[in-house]
Amino acid sequence: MTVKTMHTPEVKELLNKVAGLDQSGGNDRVKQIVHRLVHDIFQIVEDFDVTPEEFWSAVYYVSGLGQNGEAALLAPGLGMDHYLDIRMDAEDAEAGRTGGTPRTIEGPLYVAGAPISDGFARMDDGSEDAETLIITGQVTDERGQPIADAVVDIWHANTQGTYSYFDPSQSEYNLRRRIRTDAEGRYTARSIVPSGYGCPPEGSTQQLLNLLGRHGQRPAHIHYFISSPGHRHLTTQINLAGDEYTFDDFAFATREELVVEANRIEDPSQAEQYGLNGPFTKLVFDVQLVATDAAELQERHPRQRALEGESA
Ligand code: MBD
Ligand code: FE
Repeated sequence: MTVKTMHTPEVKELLNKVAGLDQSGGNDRVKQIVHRLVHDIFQIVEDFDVTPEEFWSAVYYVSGLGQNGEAALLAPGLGMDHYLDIRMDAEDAEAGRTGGTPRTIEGPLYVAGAPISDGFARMDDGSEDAETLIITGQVTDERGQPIADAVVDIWHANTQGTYSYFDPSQSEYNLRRRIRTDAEGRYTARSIVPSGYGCPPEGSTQQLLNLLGRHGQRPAHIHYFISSPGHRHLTTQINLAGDEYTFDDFAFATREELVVEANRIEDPSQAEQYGLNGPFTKLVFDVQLVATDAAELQERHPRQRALEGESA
């Protein structure tokens, strides 16, 4: 079948009515975007001669995606989060806002309101028999001046690649902490070495990735929000070097500058410095923030997040 109907007055009128273009109420921006969206879906049906069976399987795919809560997981898998980063990078470049540690995607697994402390935090609850990881670094401005009292909000997965809150078997805020930098801009966390993340094998996201011949794996990684008054909020993450997926991340979050080596430290005097009594793994992630007066650039952009706006 090669019928072409998109150009007909009947379809044009249908699209106009679908998007409420013949109505005075509603929201013009939503109308324009829905018009384009439905038009493009119709166009795909025409161009690829999509059968009713294919069409309805797509509709019920979206339905299942919502039912298992994976819409915000499919999005990074389809490069959408990274595409928004590409746009923000391009906007920054155009506005002359260059420098500083690069951003990369937030992902769907942040939980607001993690415990906050000064200079140091222990992030793990001790429930896993895992390699201890010291995460430390300095927050500076672009001239290398330390930024004291910056809030470093860190979250990462456990040894199974799962995150507290989303994995109800973990304790509240396990592997989630906020640390205020000290007078030298330094922060230190004691945690455990995380494992990479894998999409639920039976979930909607992996189901589509399979049809694309793609895996649903992320390398071991650690998420950061870093903020300080007078500086641009930074959403970023580090990917651990040497992971099979460091440069093959299904969510496209890896950036060369954000690949960090975690090193085994056997030196007892270093262990003692962190109150540890044996070998451990350590990584250093220094962050450069960019100064800005614009209030809206000093905060993370609004989006739905777990427990956002619910407590301190
Ligand atoms: C993650 O841990 C993550 O960071 C992203 C972006 C997607 C899925 C799981
Ligand atoms: Fe993650």
